[in-house]
Amino acid sequence: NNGIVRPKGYNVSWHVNPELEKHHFGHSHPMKPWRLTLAKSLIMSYGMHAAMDTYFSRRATNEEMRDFHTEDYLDYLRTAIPAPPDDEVPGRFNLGGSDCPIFEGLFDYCSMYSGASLDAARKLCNHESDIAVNWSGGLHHAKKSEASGFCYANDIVLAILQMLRTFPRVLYIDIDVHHGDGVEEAFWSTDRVMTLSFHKYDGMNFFPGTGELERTGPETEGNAGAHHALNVPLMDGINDQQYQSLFETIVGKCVAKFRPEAIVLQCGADSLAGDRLGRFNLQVQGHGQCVAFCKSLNIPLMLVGGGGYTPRNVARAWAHETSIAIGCEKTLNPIIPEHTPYRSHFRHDTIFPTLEQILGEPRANKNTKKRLDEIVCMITEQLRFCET
Ligand code: TV7
Ligand code: CA
Ligand code: ZN
Repeated sequence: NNGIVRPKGYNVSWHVNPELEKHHFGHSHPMKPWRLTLAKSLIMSYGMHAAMDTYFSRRATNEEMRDFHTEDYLDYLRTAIPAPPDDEVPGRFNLGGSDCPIFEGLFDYCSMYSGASLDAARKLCNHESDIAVNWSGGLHHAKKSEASGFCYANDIVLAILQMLRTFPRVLYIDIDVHHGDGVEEAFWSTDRVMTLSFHKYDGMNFFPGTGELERTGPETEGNAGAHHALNVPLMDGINDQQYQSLFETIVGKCVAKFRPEAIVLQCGADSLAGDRLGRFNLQVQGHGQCVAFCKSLNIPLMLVGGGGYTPRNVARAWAHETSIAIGCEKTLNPIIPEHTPYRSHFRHDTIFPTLEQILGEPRANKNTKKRLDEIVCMITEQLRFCET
């Protein structure tokens, strides 16, 4: 298996459910659960599964989903009848439009990805895993009774609620190109969860239109959640170097101040260059460096997926990040193994497709050093007010 060995005394668990990958949002919808099959194919052809505990996750029960979602919303999700999307008439609970269509097996799909995140959370809680991975999770826009932006159930919120039973404080970090609004909103009024999202922000011109630098929590006097919601609004075209420096500086300061007992990292891969919906210029290397930095903090870590709309690049990033979790990233052959199922998908312009090289028309970088320094300054200032 390519010389990949299980790290001694270090446990990584990988939570999968092949049933989940078969769901379809509809013909032209950008969210393709099938990208998980592609990622799994890369992970397994490198032999990485030999270095992790692989679990076929169970579905979340209704009761578990009720921890965050309302009964009437869950009832509707369970019984809604599949229909072609209708963007003109936004349906109940924001379901049935083209972003959140009602497709065949919708509730199964939701309970499967939620169950996988709950399994991962429990592995961290009972200290059976140092890192727990669920690439099918990370659906950060879902609200307690509303679907939003391709997300129906919020597996991250469910997982964090589970983790709060064991860990006094949880840090949530979100590197999806979109703002992690659902998670931010769910923990807006508590000081036990700090949320930190890096995203493209351009007012109402980029979904979901929230996540400005200045909104850091409730402003009502005495509310515990004050200063515990941090946002890093960015412009098009940010590169690895700028992103890494921002990420390590800001996450470093958050950890020093907040002292989390566990970290959840949402690894949305739509922040990569060449993404169909995203606008950033990150490479697999720079995106993965965020995972490496979080791992280096030696705090129980959960990795979830999220967005990512150019499937071959999503698969590359999540396979690379799996290798970082188990610590074999330096020994991997850069060339994707010959026997990889679906290998042809990785062969766009070269005969020897590599794990890290992605294609994408570079976007003009609109992030100035001055602005990025200003962001770090502002966040440093905000953290001074954050009492723990
Ligand atoms: C976590 N952007 C989710 C990100 C959710 C983004 C949006 C689309 C889109 C939907 C399609 C489609 C699309 C090419 C892109 C205001 C609207 C404009 C629907 C067409 N092509 C995550 C959600 C975002 C659906 N939504 O963070 C079917 O783009 O901007 C909007 C809202 C109304 C609805 N219309 C878009 O990554 C998982 N949607 C093609 C077919
Ligand atoms: Ca984000
Ligand atoms: Zn996204």
